[in-house]
Amino acid sequence: MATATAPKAFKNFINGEWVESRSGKVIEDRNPANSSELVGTFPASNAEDVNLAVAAAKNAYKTWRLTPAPKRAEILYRAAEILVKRKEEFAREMTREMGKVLAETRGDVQEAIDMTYLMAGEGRRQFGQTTPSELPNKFAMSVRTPVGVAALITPWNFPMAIPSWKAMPALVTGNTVVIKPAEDTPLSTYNLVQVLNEAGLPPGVLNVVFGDGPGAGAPLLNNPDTNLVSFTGSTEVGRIVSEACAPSFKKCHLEMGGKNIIIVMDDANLDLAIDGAIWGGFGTTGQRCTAASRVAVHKKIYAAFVEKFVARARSLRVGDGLDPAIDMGPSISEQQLKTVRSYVEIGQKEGAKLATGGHRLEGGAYARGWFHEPTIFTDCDPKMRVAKEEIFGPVVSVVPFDTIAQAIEIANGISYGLSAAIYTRNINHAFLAQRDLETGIVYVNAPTIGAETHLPFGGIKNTGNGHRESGEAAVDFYTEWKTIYIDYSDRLQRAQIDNAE
Ligand code: UN1
Repeated sequence: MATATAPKAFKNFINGEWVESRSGKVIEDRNPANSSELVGTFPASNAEDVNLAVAAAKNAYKTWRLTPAPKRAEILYRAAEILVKRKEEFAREMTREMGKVLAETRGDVQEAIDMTYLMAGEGRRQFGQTTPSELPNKFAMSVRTPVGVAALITPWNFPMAIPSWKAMPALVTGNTVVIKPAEDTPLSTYNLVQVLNEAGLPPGVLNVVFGDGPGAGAPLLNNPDTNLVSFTGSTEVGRIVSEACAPSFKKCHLEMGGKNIIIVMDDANLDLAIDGAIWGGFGTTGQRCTAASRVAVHKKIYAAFVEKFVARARSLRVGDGLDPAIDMGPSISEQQLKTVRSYVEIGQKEGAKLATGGHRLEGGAYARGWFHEPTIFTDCDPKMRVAKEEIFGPVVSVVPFDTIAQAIEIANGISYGLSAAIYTRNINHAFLAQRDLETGIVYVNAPTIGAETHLPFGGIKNTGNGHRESGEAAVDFYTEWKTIYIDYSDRLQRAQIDNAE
């Protein structure tokens, strides 16, 4: 068990055992609020480790797929109960490795709890169809079957929730799993895996190999015995994953970038819209794929909105997420902070107006962390890079508009399509927007973040590849349909021919 004081050397989990990596190398898990604090060391796994994990999952699949789904679900129910008991401890550990504030890491663990209970319920659902046949004395039905070994590659921003979004539906539908979590936040996935193990998952059903993309992720994708891949991360890496899956037609789910917009109409409740823009833009330090990194504001209320929005952003308290007085934590890493810095420069060069922020926070309590001021660019042209590209940091670009048609054009004028929001009191505007916004998720009078686990989650364009996570959509991804015809007529009956007479 990890404690707040003693950094521990963690191991991979393969075939029900905690084992060292064959590589002998480790990756350090450090606190982004204080990089001198080592949370733990985790294996830098290689292809050999990955292949062992996949072999264990392949072997366990033989019996797991035949375990009754309600029995599989009982393990998930037990896991959810353990997560409930240990929520606070796991949230604290998550803040230490990921940086987001405690209220949010509690939310992350809660999302894992919600998903685990939801998918446990699927143990007694997973419905198929029964339907009349076109021929007499013939029975027709469809059933869901598992896919096989699922390779799950998960990001650092929701280090327990997202592994649970993938692992829980995979497991309850009878797949076995190998997870490769992001190297920045391995402890939260370790905690989830440990809970599932404690809940009674048989050896080999769930395996975890820690490490980076090239060392552990690539061999996992390319292993011929992984039948399904689910990846959440950047569009750039998603393309590599997609290409790796294509030659063997591996079932592949990609959840990638976003540049999500909040549209504020002149009839909006202004204070509500500002609450939403602050939470959507700076919650999780802007490091959500659903983050509201663009706000389009009607010109009639533009000046009033900008004034209040900037004042609120200035009042956000930035610091160590374990301190309850803090509103916004650090960026995940030095690299991520560099990306933020470079976009601040890009925005200024493009002529966007830097209304607040724009600097790294240094010295004192900030000396060893990757902190950045909440930053707002105003008067942006929708074509500017800061208004179009995903930054994944505390930077929001504000764009003025005149009509709802213009706002929707701005919203749709980018390559991503995850989430969008409109603040309005006009029902016509709300309905127009929900119809015409080209995203997988639309919010009315709420920010772009905050999806619930029982509804489909995902996006279109460069955000996704046609699949969804969460809810029943996840069950669709982690199963294949099998259609079964039973002819009890005792004679040859030809579909489309013998019923045509
Ligand atoms: C993500 O940013 O990768 O809707 C997931 C939300 C969260 C999940 C975000 N429930 O913002």
